[in-house]
Amino acid sequence: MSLGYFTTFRCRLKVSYKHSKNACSSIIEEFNYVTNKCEISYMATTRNNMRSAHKNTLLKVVILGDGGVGKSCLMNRFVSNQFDEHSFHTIGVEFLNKDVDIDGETYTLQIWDTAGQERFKTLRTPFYRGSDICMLTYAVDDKSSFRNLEMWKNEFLYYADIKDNTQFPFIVVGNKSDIETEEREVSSLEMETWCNENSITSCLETSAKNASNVQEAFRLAVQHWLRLETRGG
Ligand SMILES: Nc1nc2c(ncn2[C@@H]2O[C@H](COP(=O)(O)OP(=O)(O)OP(=O)(O)O)[C@@H](O)[C@H]2O)c(=O)[nH]1
Ligand SMILES: [Mg+2]
Repeated sequence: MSLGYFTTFRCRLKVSYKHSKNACSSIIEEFNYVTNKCEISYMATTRNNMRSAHKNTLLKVVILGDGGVGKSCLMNRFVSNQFDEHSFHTIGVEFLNKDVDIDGETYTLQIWDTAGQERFKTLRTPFYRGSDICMLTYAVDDKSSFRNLEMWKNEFLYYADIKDNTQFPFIVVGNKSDIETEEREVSSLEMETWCNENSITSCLETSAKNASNVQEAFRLAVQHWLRLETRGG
C-alpha cells in the first residue's frame, strides 16, 4: 500500500443488519484486523516520509464520546467543512488527515473518529494506543453524554495505557451549541467545573452544524499538546 503524505483517506465498514449475527462478528473481526494492519503500515509510511521529506509533526487525535453527540460531524466539519444532518452511526473507526498551521509550524492531525455506541467498544479501543491528543465529546442537549465523560476518560487512559493522566492533553468539547436554549441540558459552567475537577485545562463549546468553534477546538488541542511538550522537553 502506498500512501502519500498529502493523502486523505477514509476507512469505513458498513455491516448490514441482513447479515446474521455470526457473519457480522466475523466481518467485524476481519475489518478490525485489516484496519490495524493499515494503521501500522500507514503510520510507518507517513512517519518515514515526514522524517525524510517534511518537517511536519504528525499528531494522532482520537475523538471519543457517546453515540450521537456529533463526533463524525465535528471531524467532517473540520476536515471538509461539510455537515450531514443525517449522519449514520460510526461502526469501529474512521480517520482523516488535516494540516494545521500554528505559530509558523505545520502539524498534520491524523484524526480518529470512533464509534460511541457501547456495542462497538471492542472495535474502537485497539486504536487508542499511540494517541497524542484525546478529544472528549458530549452534546450540550444530552446530560447523560456529559455524565459519561468520566467513563470515556477512564476507558481512554486504560486502553491507551497512559500512566500519568495529568500530563496528557485532553480537550473537552460540548457540541451542538446551536440548539435552542430550552433544549440545553448542560451549561458551560458545568463543563468548566467538571474540567477543573479533572485537571483538564482545555474546553470549548462547538457546533458542527454552524461551524462555530470547530477549527478553534482542534487548534486549542494542538496548543495544549505543545504546552505539555515544551514543559516536558
Ligand atoms: N444541532 C446539531 N446537530 C448536530 C451537530 N453535530 C451533529 N449533529 C447531529 O447529530 C447526529 C449524530 O451526529 P454524528 O456525528 O453521527 O454522531 P457521532 O457522535 O459520530 O455518533 P456515533 O458515530 O454513533 O458515535 C446527526 O443527526 C447530526 O446531524 C451540531 O453541532 N448541532
Ligand atoms: Mg460517528
